[in-house]
Amino acid sequence: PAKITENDTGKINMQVVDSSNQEDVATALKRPAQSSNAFDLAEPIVENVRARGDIALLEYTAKFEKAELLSPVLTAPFDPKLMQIEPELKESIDLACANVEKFHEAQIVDTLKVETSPGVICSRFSRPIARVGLYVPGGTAILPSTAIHLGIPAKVAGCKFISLATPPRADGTPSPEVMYVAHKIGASQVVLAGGAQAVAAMAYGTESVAKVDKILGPGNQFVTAAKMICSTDVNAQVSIDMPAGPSEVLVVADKNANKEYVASDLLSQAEHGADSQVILISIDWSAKDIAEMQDAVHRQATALPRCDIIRKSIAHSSIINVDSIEEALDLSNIYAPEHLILQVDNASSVVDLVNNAGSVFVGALSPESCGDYTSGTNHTLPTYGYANQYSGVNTDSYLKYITSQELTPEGLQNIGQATVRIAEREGLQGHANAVKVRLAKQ
Ligand code: HSO
Ligand code: ZN
Repeated sequence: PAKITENDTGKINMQVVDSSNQEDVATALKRPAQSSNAFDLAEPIVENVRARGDIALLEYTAKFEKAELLSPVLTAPFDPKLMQIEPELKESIDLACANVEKFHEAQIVDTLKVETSPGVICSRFSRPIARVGLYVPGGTAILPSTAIHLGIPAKVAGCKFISLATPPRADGTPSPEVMYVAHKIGASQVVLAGGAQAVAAMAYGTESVAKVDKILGPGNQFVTAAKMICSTDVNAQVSIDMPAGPSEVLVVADKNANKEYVASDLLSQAEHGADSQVILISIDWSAKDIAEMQDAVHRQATALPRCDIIRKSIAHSSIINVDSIEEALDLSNIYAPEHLILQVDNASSVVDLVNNAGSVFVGALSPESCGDYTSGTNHTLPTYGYANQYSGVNTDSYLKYITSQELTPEGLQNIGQATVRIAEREGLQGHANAVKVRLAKQ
């Protein structure tokens, strides 16, 4: 496709790909390249914050956020003046929190107990991760919804200490919407910092920022790089949710799909960032259908305030026309989209064909926006193809599972001899002995 420049006011056109050309399809399904030096840039920032603590953190906040702070943290209970928002928005946030809470509470499973051999009882039970750090990005949009989708599951899981990091505004204050959510989820600390420096502060702890056990949340390439750097440092002893990449959506639409709806879904993701990617897989569409689609995208996009961003993301987005729903889902499973929207007849029956996706939006009346905010599913999802191996954030993300076993005399009789034999074959006589001394007593 022609390169679209920042000031371009021309027609917004998605690239149309012929599904019989495998090379073109593969190119269309490639994610936009990520800059390779994010790690090189994040590394010294992480190291500086690890070594110099608050001073380094405050320096970066002054440099990147243009905010001069006396302290990088706010401690609960937070000043109500910091969370003043209009009642209607409060109610909407409350509704979103309630639905996310319901769905994530239902994910808690009872302790598992299985008698594997007579007298051998194995259990699995969960415990919350004690201290978690939630990263809520700033940048081009304020994201109280991300605070909800990270924070409510942490609260539901029973995490004792919730830290929420978010870049402050230039006047040094956090966004009141995010603060209202911080208060609702019972956060103990708000870290007024963003980027790799915020991640490092939570991973290692500073004089005033508490060290956490796990860091979750989306962010730009530097945030992701810092999360990955810290999670591989044994001195930090911190885990992360998943590597995050730019937002994306794949829409599957058949002949009967409403093109206005399809366009609105594509654009709701395309407006996230210039590196976002949106893919439309149409089933058996004519050239006229595709032209109508392009018109709808252009018309809706040019009416949106973030049209400049959309122009850039549409420049690496495509329409791929295929012959059947099976073919569409095959491509979708290869792409492994963060969000998969099914605007096809009998959409719920298609869900069985989905193998790789972060979250699925079933049918014409299920826009991704509802999942982003209020339906109850989590919007922190694997992107960039990581839906092949990662799940989105869920209640389990905040839990560890501990297993236990308890043997009766009968149980030891039943598995003792086998244990001894395998241990001896491994040359681990000490292991064998731990069973033998007991069997001898029975
Ligand atoms: N769609 C984003 C989440 C979000 N949308 C936040 C609006 N606000 C995740 O890819
Ligand atoms: Zn979104």
